[in-house]
Amino acid sequence: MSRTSLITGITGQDGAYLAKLLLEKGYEVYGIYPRRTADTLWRLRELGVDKQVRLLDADLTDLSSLIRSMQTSQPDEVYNLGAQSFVFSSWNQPLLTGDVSGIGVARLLEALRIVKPDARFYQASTSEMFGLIQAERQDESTPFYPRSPYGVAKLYGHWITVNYRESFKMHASSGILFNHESPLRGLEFVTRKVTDAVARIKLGKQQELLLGNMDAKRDWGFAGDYVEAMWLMLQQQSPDDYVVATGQTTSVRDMCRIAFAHVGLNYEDHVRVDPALFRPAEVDVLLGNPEKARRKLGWTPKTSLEQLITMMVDADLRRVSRD
Ligand code: NDP
Ligand code: GDR
Repeated sequence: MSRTSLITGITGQDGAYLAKLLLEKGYEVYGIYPRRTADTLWRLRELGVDKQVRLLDADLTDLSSLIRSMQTSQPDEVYNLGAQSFVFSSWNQPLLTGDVSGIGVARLLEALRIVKPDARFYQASTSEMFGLIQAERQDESTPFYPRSPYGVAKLYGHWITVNYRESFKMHASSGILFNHESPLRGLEFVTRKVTDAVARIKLGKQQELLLGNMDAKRDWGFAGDYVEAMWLMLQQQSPDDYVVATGQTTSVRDMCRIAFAHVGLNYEDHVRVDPALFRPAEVDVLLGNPEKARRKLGWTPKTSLEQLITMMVDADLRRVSRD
């Protein structure tokens, strides 16, 4: 029998990949669509699934709209991917970030508890909760120390998920995902900012690229691989928390080197550091240990950083040439 899923954040990077994955598995896919900006459906269109998903007019700040979404969709599985997800903005919009990315999780869990308490729930938690890292490789038992209003909001989202699991026996899992990127990544995030600039510089449409802290290191994987881990978590008999990562860390500088080298350029000829892009508090390095996900979910990343970055540069070269 066909299963039904509800995705918040369906218009975002992960939402689009997850919608495609679930449709391929035969799910009926509903998505929450806040309708604030003109064209947020481009990712679903790029993956060719915009006509197959059912969009519901709802917002994580509006409880009644979430309750109605549950009533309409009657989901078997709920994936909470909606968030104000840009760390840099969270210092400028800390209250909105807390409301959407933190309290929004409690609203969604409440809607679920009222309408469909037996549905399975996935919370999009983040390596940003580790922030000022307390262990060289971070896993499910590493203490948290968030470094941004976004990280703090997500920590609330994580713990309220754990709390509803323990309080109401809900099948609620928290995926602690490290950075994951793709050609559908928003232009504000560093990998896509770089790959878009590489394409523009190569095609003569841009001269230089301004970046912030190039010494920061991240554990970067491919979003298409990571949505499979989300789905696997909800197929387990018991809910749990899982770190999802590659187990490799790379600096922004080296990521740039790979991206520029792919089109025969040297990043040092084009990148300039702009102090205005530094953050009030930085997460210097993240390195995940995905051993539990491998052991319990049978999940491993399939895409290397080189493959990911070249895939993104090639996609941006096609887009920039087309436009
Ligand atoms: P995106 O920023 O690409 O997508 C966020 C989505 O949330 C968009 O669809 C956006 O809608 C939606 N949204 C924003 N505000 C609201 C609101 N008030 N109500 C309902 N929906 C809203 O993020 P990603 O796809 O990259 O990430 C998905 C989730 O995973 C996020 O929660 C993020 O914090 C988390 N995460 C991401 C990681 C990553 O590396 N990508 C790593 C770890 C966690 P709209 O399109 O209209 O703006
Ligand atoms: P992050 O991703 O903050 O890790 O959050 P982002 O790509 O924004 O930054 C990564 C690192 O690059 C440094 N950096 C720059 N970042 C941006 N955006 N722009 C720049 O010009 C720039 N120059 C250097 C940053 O300082 C940082 O150290 C992402 C989001 O998807 C979150 O929602 C998610 O939870 C985490 O990943 C895991």
